Amino acid sequence: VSEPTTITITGAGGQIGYALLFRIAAGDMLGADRPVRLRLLEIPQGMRAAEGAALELQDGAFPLLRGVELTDDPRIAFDGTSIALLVGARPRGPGMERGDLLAANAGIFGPQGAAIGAVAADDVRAVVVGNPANTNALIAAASAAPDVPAERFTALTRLDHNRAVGQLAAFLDVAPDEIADVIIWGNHSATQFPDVAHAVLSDGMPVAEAIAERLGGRDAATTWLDEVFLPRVAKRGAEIIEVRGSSSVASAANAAIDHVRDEQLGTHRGWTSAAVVSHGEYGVPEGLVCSLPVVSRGDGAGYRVIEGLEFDARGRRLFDASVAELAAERDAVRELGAV
Ligand code: NAX
Repeated sequence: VSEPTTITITGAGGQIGYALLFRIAAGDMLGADRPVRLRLLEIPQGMRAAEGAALELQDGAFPLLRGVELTDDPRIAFDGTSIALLVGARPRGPGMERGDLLAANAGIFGPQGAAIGAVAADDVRAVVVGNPANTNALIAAASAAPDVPAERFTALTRLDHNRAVGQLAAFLDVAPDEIADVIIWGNHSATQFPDVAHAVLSDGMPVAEAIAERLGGRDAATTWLDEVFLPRVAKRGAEIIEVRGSSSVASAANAAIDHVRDEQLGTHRGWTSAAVVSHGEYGVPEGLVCSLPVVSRGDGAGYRVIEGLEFDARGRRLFDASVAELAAERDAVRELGAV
């Protein structure tokens, strides 16, 4: 059995934290042969809830769990950590403008990035879940420089990816793992572009063709993609709030686990989606944290972008609009001096 891996979860006293902790302790993220040590970072208001979760973790008697520590100090929380799940964020309050939201979160992700740069393990990788996730990751990466390469910071769009796969699986009446190579392009926001142009079924049939076959033609398929599939995926968060009376929690935690597991242990058939630091792929301005198709070999090198895919005019337009939103967010946090 290997040495325990140190994992830090911020916002551990919140809803997603509560759903994440038990699955990580059970071995769902790193596998049944990897013991884990958990560090829970909270602010004072969230500390009692995190303490309660820690008591319940003890009551789980998880064979892989080698310790749980709680703190409100990022320097302690990230000390020697190899995997950081940055979940805690400042939600948009009533009357809060977008600029206020970005500023409030810069005040969280700046210091956390700096602490990761100062005290985390050499192999640290961080995924940002807390919204606005892409831009929070940009801020954390900038604040961790030069001690940690920016590429170690990613943001979660796996929930959007899984939502897209889930919609297609239900519509085509196939199992989710029969669908490969769906892509979420852009920002984790309503401007995201869920793309099926490259998606295939396990028998090799393009997903777009399977949809056309169901609906009796290509035009009907395009209409379905534009008017049903795309808005359904992009606005799924709002749908969950409306139906459940509370935001996505278990599915978000599940996606965060999928993201880290695939990054650490490798992707399987085809690619997945993750928001990664751009090096100019697909014309995305360098440095933006943008959702792209990625694979991982599970060799410690993290996610690598799949390059060379083609867009049609509609796809290019949708992707460019989401990238423009990311650039505007970056400009806003630049003005604040956060990057
Ligand atoms: P909760 O409000 O239940 O929990 C957030 C927790 O973070 C609270 O306990 C709070 O005390 C803590 N916190 C706040 N500031 C902190 C700081 N500086 N350091 C440490 N902890 C801090 O929210 P929850 O439902 O768990 O959602 C967490 C975040 O995930 C939100 O920003 C939410 O918007 C975002 N989401 C992101 C998704 C994605 O796909 N990227 C999907 C789900 C979710 O909406």
